[in-house]
Amino acid sequence: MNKRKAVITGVAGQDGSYLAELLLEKGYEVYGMIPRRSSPETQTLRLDHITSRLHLEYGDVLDMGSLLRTLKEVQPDEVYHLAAQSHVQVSFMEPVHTTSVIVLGTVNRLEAVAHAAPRARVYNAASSEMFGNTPDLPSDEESRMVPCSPYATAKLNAYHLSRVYRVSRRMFVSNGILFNHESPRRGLNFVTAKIVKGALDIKAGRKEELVLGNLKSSRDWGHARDYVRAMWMMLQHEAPDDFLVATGVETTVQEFLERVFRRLGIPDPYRYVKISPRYIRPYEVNRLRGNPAKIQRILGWKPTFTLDDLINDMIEGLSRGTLAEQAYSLEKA
Ligand code: F7E
Repeated sequence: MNKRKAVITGVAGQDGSYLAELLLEKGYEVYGMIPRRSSPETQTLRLDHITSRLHLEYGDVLDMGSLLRTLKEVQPDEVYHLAAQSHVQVSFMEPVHTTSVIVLGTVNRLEAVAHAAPRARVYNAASSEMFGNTPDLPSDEESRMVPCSPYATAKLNAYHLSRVYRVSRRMFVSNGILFNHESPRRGLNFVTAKIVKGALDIKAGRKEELVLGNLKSSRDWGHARDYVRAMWMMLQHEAPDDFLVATGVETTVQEFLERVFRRLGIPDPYRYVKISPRYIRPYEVNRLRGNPAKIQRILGWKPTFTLDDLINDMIEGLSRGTLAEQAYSLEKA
């Protein structure tokens, strides 16, 4: 039997690397698309252990020709569209770039699939940031969306574009509305990885302070491994749909910080933590919490990692010195 084929945009990121691993385990032939950057040597660090089993191709989602060429040649069964500028605070500083990559990148990819591989099933990476400061907590697929950043407005646009192509072009396009999901491969400029790495450095005597922003906001944090499994399950379902992926548990940044320091046996985190306006957002999403009842009921998906499991995995991974650590420096976070 022919192997099933999948194309992943954004394959070099946290989710792309876990998804590529999962699809390889399931016997897929995996084609990953990566944009050519000025430091190609650090670009594929998260994929180094599987590069020989992947087909990696240069291709930017803003470059319609490269998408069309790959899709025409590969004729994939599934296309996972994960490429984005995914940092919320950066989106305030680079709103045009963020909007282009997310909105134009999505419509390019939808057009390319419609022309070159119309029967392929498409996964679109939507985000819980679309809910923003919604009054509907916990949020579900029907909740009001009040996006609070250029990142979130772009994701909302891309989510609707995906829905419109599903209906108007009768394409199989599913939106995964993923809440925050972390891992040892998370970039160090996201708060969970920044805290774990900072605490490990403090414990080892390499650093004396950890500079953060708003500790009062709360998020619904899961493990990226569980969330990429949800992406795959969405494309195995008989019909395209929108599914929210979350744990249902909300934790403040402060509580996350205290748990990490406690787990490492560092008595008083606030001896080391400094708050800088640099990391305070101009428009903050105060709380996010999702209700994953629909995906549990229809697809049977459930998270396997608790928050403490996630923290343990991040501590273990980051204390070994992760791939992400080589790619970013904490100072840039
Ligand atoms: O911030 C607060 C910050 O940058 C979480 C992306 O994957 O999830 C992610 O977006 C919270 C915010 O993630 C620092 O103000 C405090 O309230 O880890 P984050 P995010 O913005 O929630 C969604 C679902 C996505 O789709 C995004 O792509 O932590 N916070 N101090 C800080 N955040 C950062 N980054 N750095 C700090 O020093």
